[in-house]
Amino acid sequence: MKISLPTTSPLTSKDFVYGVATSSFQIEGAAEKREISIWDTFCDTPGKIVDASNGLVACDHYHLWEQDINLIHDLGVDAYRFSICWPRIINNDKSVNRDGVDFYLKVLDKLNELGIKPFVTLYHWDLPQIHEDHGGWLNRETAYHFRDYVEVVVREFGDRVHSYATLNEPFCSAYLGYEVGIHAPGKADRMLGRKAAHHLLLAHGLAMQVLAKESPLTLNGIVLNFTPCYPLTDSPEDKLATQKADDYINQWYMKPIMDGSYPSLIEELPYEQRPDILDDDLAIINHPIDFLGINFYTRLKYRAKAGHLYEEIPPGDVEKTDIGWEVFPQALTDLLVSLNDTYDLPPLYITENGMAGDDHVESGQVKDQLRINYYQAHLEALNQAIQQGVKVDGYFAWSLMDNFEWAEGYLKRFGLVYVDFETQERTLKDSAHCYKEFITQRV
Ligand code: IFM
Repeated sequence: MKISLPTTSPLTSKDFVYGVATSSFQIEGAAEKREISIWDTFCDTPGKIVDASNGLVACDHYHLWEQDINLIHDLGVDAYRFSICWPRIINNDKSVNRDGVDFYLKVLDKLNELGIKPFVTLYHWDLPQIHEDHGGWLNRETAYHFRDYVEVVVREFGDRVHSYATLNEPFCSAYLGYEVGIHAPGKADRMLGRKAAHHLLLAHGLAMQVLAKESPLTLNGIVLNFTPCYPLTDSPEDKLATQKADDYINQWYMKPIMDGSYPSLIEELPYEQRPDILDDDLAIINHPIDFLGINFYTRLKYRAKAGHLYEEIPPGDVEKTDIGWEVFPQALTDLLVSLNDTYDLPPLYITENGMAGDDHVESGQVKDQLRINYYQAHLEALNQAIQQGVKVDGYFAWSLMDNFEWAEGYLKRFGLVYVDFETQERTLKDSAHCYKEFITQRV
């Protein structure tokens, strides 16, 4: 099966931006050429990463960048979304790491030479460990350090960049990193998640101020992940619990950025769990954005539970990807339509969408039909949302290539391109060929 959509769909137009996405820690390696990040420390902590691996080499993209960009070019995409590694740019003594800056300059120049739009994420989770040593995202100062780092990036990279996203998925940094502890820095305390989230959002707002002033011609915004919430039953109790779950995991990040306020759920939280919000914070966070990046993978179901805001129900006997996430493309349509109904949205980009598969190379080929089906179904779901009036300007497949999948290590493969982590050989999966064919047939 191929990827195809009716030629009447805006998704088959050359004006719609297609890309592939990666992030620094997941692919770069060359850890000896940068400062330590919280993910290095987390990987060194026994029991945190399923296969006990780390990001020291990863896909060795730091050395293989030119070959990888040629591969991206070969896929026929319009854009490449990647992140800049903060500890590769700023040394612990606050000086600028010229070697790190030069690496990204080479990448940016090559992308521009090939006509591929660089979509740069400024923070995809690799916080310099030195900041974590002073409290990390629990320390308000970290937001100001982030602003300083963004000033350096903008000064160094100038008009080579097409788009800047301040943060990738602050939900994951705050909730997974400080509230449940399955991501770096591994703190598991309900008292901490909302506090970390507030400082991340503040960092976003401060960075937007820098971008609006110093880089007004780039498309500046943020990337949020959404996991749409559905009630287990139609009971009013389950519906209310589901709305609370949505506020807690999704709208907590969206609403302050779009409306300048937290969901009313904040009033229900014990005081110790609420963030310290200073006078101007929400106005800073509410800075206008040029675009919103949406990362979508799956949905979740919820029901009411006495003494709790909600209870999450694990997916039952439904179609799931190799990482255990339900395949439910309708949720992408529902999400986009509901965001469009709720907020005054800027242009949207789907900045991540894809699936983990149990992929193997056999006679030089990776037959990942399930991934092709996944992309087909999600592009159809996206098309549905666009037909219903949602403005979406682009779509990025996650990921360009198999890489370090955080707490899962190298065991979960999300790539269009298969990576042999022993030899660093890259093999285009069938899905890569289909994505390329679909993109290059646009008119
Ligand atoms: O690999 C991650 C990525 O870094 C952030 N979004 C979700 C992906 C799959 O888990």
